[in-house]
Amino acid sequence: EGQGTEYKYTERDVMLYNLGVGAKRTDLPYVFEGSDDFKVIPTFGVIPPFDAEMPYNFDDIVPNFSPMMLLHGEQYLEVRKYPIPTSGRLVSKGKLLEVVDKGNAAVVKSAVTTVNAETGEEIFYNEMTVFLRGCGGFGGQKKPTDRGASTAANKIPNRMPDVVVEEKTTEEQAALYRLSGDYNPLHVDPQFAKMGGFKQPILHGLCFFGIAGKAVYEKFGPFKNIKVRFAGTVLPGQTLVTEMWKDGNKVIFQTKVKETGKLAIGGAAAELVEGGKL
Ligand code: HDC
Repeated sequence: EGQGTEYKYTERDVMLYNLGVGAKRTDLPYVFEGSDDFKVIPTFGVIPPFDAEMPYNFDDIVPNFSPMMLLHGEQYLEVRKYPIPTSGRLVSKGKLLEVVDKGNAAVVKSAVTTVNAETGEEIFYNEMTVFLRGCGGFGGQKKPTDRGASTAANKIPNRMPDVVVEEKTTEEQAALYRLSGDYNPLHVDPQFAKMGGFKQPILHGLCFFGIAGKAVYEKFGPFKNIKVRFAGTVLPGQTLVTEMWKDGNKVIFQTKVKETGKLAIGGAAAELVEGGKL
């Protein structure tokens, strides 16, 4: 195992992230470092591990890998300690969990643990799943392993949602979000997006994950973990409708694109921190 990858950040990175997932100028705790309650939206936990060095190359684990055909499939985040520091030095270490063969695609799951570099204390744990179109058929395992909350199906209850939050993204959403560290050209370069099979650049999965996660956080308080499946693509400028159902300690949710009625996030839930709202 390697040394891990360092991620150093300041309040500026926190504000940039918050804005990237829809914070408004009037949300002072998100956009003003001088606010008494200055804080980062907890889905920020996906950012420090983003550049973590992984002990594998896609080319070595699947056939026909092409970065243009890569889509983010699922994300699972645990926040292991609140409050989340609004600046600091963190270290992330990644590992490969499994490679699943979907026939026409490969699903690659990896995990990253992020610790505070000063204290060694664990702050975040992430499992990320990428969906690699055109990379299947290599004779690998057909189903992902059951990994508890990170793979739960989170079927929505058979009743009206308890809370619905609507949020319009801006045309610049992806151009802004990428500055938090995901510079994948798929989200900004029309040429690249076209080669990946899209008419125009699409929004980062982790951007609409953040927008949905912010809605859950604001309505129900901090969560210890959150899991989503990216069920459909989102274009910058579209409106996201997040429906939430409280089920004991858990908030089950899904996010639809208002303009098309299509699902963007499914199979999603967050488990709340004991004691509720902070
Ligand atoms: O669901 C389709 C889709 O388009 N989803 C949206 C994808 C998306 O928009 N993602 C976000 C944007 S891309 C992005 O942000 C990239 C980013 O810059 C970099 C990410 C880096 C991450 C690492 C971080 C460090 C699609 C295409 C994914 C699947 O659709 P279909 O091909 O129609 O598949 P379907 O017939 O529904 O199912 C086939 C089998 O695959 C499983 N599956 C489906 N969606 C999945 C998925 N597995 C994982 N994740 C998903 N999202 C199904 O369960 C099915 O399996 P089985 O046959 O065994 O039931």
